[in-house]
Amino acid sequence: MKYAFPDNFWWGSASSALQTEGTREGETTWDYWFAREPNRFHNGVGPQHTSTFYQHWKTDIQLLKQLNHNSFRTSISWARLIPDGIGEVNPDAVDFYNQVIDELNEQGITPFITLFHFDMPMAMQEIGGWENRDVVDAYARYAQICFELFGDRVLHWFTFNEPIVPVEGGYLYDFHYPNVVDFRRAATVAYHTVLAHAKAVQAYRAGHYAGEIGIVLNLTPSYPRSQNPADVKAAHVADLMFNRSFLDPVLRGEYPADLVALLKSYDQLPACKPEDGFLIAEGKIDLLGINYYQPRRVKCRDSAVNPQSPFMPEWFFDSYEMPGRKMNPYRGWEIYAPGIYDILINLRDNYGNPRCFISENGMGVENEQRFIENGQINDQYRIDFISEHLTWLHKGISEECNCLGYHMWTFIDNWSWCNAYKNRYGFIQLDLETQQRTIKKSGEWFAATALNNSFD
Ligand code: BGP
Repeated sequence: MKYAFPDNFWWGSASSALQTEGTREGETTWDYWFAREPNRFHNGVGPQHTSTFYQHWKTDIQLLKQLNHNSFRTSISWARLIPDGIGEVNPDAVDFYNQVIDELNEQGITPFITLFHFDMPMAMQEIGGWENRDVVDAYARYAQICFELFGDRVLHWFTFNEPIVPVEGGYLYDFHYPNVVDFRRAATVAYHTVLAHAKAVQAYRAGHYAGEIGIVLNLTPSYPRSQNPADVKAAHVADLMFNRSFLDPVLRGEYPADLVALLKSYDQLPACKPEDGFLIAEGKIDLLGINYYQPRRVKCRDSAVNPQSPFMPEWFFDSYEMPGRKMNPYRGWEIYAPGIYDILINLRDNYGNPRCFISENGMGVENEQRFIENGQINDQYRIDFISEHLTWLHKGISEECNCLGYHMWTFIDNWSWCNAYKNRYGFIQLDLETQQRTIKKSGEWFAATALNNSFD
């Protein structure tokens, strides 16, 4: 069967500044953390080891073109543009981003720009990061500067990439700096991120720019272990905490009442100001980016909560290993392509069918060199992964879901948070030593699919 996509469908991939650009003047939490604890990163390879997009942007944009991308998402590095987060703008950074944006547009590749992709300037973290409302204001100023500098040529902006991840990683589960485990502080960080998002949207609207503004959320459909009411309730709570804590404010302009009531009943609500509700209502978006990797399988807690342990989402539910689920054999993540369809149907039926696109989907694979045949990585598993997801995406679109494109994670093998180069995701293989770039079989397949706007 042939799967054809709507005209002007966005075909492309996503990446981020810190994972690709290479060293810069302004320090981020990642640079600081790596220098302090190099062994936390795979093989001690830190964020200074990248595909050096800062030097190779021209070659890489040529490669994007070869892959028939009509769009590409990357981020601006706050710490590159404003090294101390709040002071002077670095003119070299302005030149760099101007060149990249102009070259993308010239090559017919629409730039999609994220303002914050996990890379907090260290100077901002030193004053409390997202726990401090001054950082919310500093971010809003940074966003406004970006709109003023680049808003005439960038028509698709995203305030944050996966804002729940720094909350989980930095304040609940200890896999991002500052390695705090404290639910109340996590809730404050999440809340202030929503305020920061809303302030950036306000600034964008006030400037009357020609484009649109949105956010990128990693939506993880929460499936209960059974239809038993306790499991269904557990999945509902997981959905509130990990999806709707951001989805509802940005699409409905308010928090889900159930989430507020739940946190209130445990005395875990962050401190609010009376004017916050108005601000959050102003943060409604034009376009939603959806990152989808895997679903969340949830069951009600099988054992009682230990009252000595800190208050955590695990007070309400456990994750569940569904027997027979399909796993990525090269990395322990579940592969469940219908999840992409379920996300779109939920948006259609419960959120007014917003303009959206898949902003990340991808398959990380360890030690991909073992699949080299005649000098090229033959990643048929990745082609199968993409086509399976595209089939479900196509079904969603045929049922009126307002999904406008599909971006893969990622363009070129890149440095990853905590895992460095262990799991490779790219359409293009990167030799870190020589910086040589070689298109994988999946890159050729994607180029043909984008060109034809369809696949068989
Ligand atoms: C997403 C991030 C990306 C990227 C990807 C792959 O959550 O937006 O930045 O890293 O996941 O995950 P990982 O790098 O952990 O394998």
